Amino acid sequence: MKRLEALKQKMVMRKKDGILVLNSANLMYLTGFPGSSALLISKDRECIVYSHDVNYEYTKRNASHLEVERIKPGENILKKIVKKAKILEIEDLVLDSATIETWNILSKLSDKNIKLEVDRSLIQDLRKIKSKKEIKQLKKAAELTIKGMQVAAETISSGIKESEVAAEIEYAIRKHDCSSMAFETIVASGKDSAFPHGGFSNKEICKGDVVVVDVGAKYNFYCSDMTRTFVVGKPSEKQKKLLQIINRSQKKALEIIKEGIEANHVDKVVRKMIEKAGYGEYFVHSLGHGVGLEVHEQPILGSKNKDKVTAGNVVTVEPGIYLVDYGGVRIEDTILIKKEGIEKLTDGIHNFELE
Ligand SMILES: [Mn+2]
Repeated sequence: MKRLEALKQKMVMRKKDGILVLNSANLMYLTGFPGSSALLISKDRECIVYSHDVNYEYTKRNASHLEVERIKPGENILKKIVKKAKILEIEDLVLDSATIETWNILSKLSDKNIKLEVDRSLIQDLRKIKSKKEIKQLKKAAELTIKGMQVAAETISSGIKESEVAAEIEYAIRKHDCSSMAFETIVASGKDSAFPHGGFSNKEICKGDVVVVDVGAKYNFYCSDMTRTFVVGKPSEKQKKLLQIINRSQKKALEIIKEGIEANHVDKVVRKMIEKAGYGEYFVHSLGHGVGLEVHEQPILGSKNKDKVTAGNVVTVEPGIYLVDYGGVRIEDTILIKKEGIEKLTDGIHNFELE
């Protein structure tokens, strides 16, 4: 597999003996199927995938290109891996991730014979650049998300419950082949829209409410992410103003974001615009994040990321303003960065003129 080859090359370049992959999205990315528990890559380029008994037959069927080790009930997977690493003479082992517990167990088991190190970027850097095949899946996920958002636009009205809207959205998405939700749908109305990850409740939506709807369909393991803010009835002057600020700042971001620009620069420009409008302190998250096998992944469009945006990145652009005890507004689209320009994967659907 191309991805495994690319990773092995990185390993050689960084002069590492071995890589241990434990993160499930990374495992999915490298093996091409879900359900394996770990992947060990040796300096001789041997790849061993570890599978717990429950997934063993499934893994064996899908991993014809890899050696599969079975973890029997009661058997300690980390013990088995360290034993193998010692046989393979791995002295420098890079982990893609580790909980404190895993780290402690591995340190103890390696007994100073294996030097451990966590490097999250090793596989994340590969995952940041999407292949043509991945882009196809991401586009499909985005199309399904738009379908869900369309249903939101048609359903939201005074008297309907947030939970009913969420159910309608998810039904429209889930009835299509190979699709599920990338995260729990957000339908947050009135004051509850001031919480960026507000979920939904059985509250009735009222006339005059803003309703923040954040939806993400998953197609064939690939995610999408889209937010629209609706207003039930005619928007008030303040609602209109807030939505205009957000709409203009998102437009600006989409104008300037391109291959080669620093991720933090795009965040900064938008933050300044919202600040100038008087709501800087109410934009409480980064401008955006990568989308792929996980709904939140690299690259982050935030103040700390000085990396350059690259063709093949798929990211969200989602400015928001959140006023506690009043309500919130956010517009979010998932976009693909191309060599020339960008492509919006989630487009359209607003229930009133923004300009
Ligand atoms: Mn998002």
